[in-house]
Amino acid sequence: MSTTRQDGAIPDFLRMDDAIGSDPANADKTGNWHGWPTKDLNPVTLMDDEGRTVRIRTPVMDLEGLITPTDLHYTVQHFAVPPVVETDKWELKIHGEVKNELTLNFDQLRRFPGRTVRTVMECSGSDATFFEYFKDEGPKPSRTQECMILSASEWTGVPLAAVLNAAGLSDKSLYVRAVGNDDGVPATAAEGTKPFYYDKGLPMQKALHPDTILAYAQNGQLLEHLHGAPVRLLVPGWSGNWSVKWITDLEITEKMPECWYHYEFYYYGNGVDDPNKELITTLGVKSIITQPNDDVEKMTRGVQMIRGYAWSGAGAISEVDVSTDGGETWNSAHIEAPRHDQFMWVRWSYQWNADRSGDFTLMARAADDVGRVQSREPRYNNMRKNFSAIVGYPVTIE
Ligand SMILES: Nc1nc2c(c(=O)[nH]1)N[C@H]1C(S)=C(S)[C@@H](COP(=O)(O)O)O[C@H]1N2
Ligand SMILES: [Mo]
Repeated sequence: MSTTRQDGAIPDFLRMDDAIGSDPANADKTGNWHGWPTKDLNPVTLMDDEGRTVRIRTPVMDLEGLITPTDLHYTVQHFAVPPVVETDKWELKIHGEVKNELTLNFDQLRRFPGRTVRTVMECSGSDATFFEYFKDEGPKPSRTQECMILSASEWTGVPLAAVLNAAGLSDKSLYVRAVGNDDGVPATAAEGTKPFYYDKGLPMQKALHPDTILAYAQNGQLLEHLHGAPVRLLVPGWSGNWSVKWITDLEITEKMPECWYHYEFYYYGNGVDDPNKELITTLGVKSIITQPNDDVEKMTRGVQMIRGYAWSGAGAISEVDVSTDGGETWNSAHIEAPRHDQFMWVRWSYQWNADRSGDFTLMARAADDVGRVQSREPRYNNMRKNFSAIVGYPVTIE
């Protein structure tokens, strides 16, 4: 980004003779990545040996609005971040059970009509430490201190259905195995597991959903490398691990592909050998309180705003209720517009007239328009995935 310092030569198009705030003493305050410094919002990050950011956790408690700025959007990848592939070197192969195998380069992909989808993205591992907290086996996790594997973006790309239809589907085209450009052996894999590329086998019905896209942009800019550039799969409503980054191959199959992350990692069950193991797909219905954030222990008497986010992987949010007495009684919260993007989260607020001192437990409960209600008890599973239960926030009114 280029910046013109106010003590330098100012080009005409930037000149405003009556401009206020042109004190040269302020010159050093401009040109900061975050703009004019007001409140610093910092994600929790991890760097590799070469000083590159490889992991980001989002300060959800401090976000305003609906879109998570791209530099605050969390990142997860299981293997090492793969090398950068420039858009002009990138190719996507569509093969297997299709009428015509296709290879598309970046320009060819972008000849399909585009689509923009706003969606929440939540990692299956988000809030995992709450499972121990609910069993009284661990302290209350701090979403403020640890930040979250939860964000929301506006993604732009091409519907996967358009590309699949161009390749031609038959009644044997039942799954889309999406393959990323990152390979390795998972730390928890059995001895002797060979390195493989990150892959997921998406059932055709979800693959053909119009909001399932091959995304090349996020929040108005071409994808950042950490988010899967040049092109990633985006599967709104389903757990983050379905949205395969750095995509190179779409293999269309008749049988569900045997992806390691399906049944060794992202599953519900009591263990790898559980005969009733279930693949994790749709996100639950969930709300979190962001104000007061979970560092706040004491508040003063008077009107207190309680705010947060609510989302569901299955339907739009239809109701959010707030309790200040640990779930004994519930009051309807105001869902802030817009509220119609099915896969996007909504913001909600509740004005609490905290007119007496004492100890209170704040809770929020979301419901979606397919009839699901956020649960009081987590759905326990061996891998500690998809925590979505109601959490109580203790506060003291002084
Ligand atoms: N190629 C590839 N895609 C991947 C993964 C990965 O390890 N490799 N991780 C998945 C997981 S677990 C999540 S939660 C999302 C995170 O996407 P983001 O890093 O853009 O937030 O990417 C998914 N796509
Ligand atoms: Mo994830």
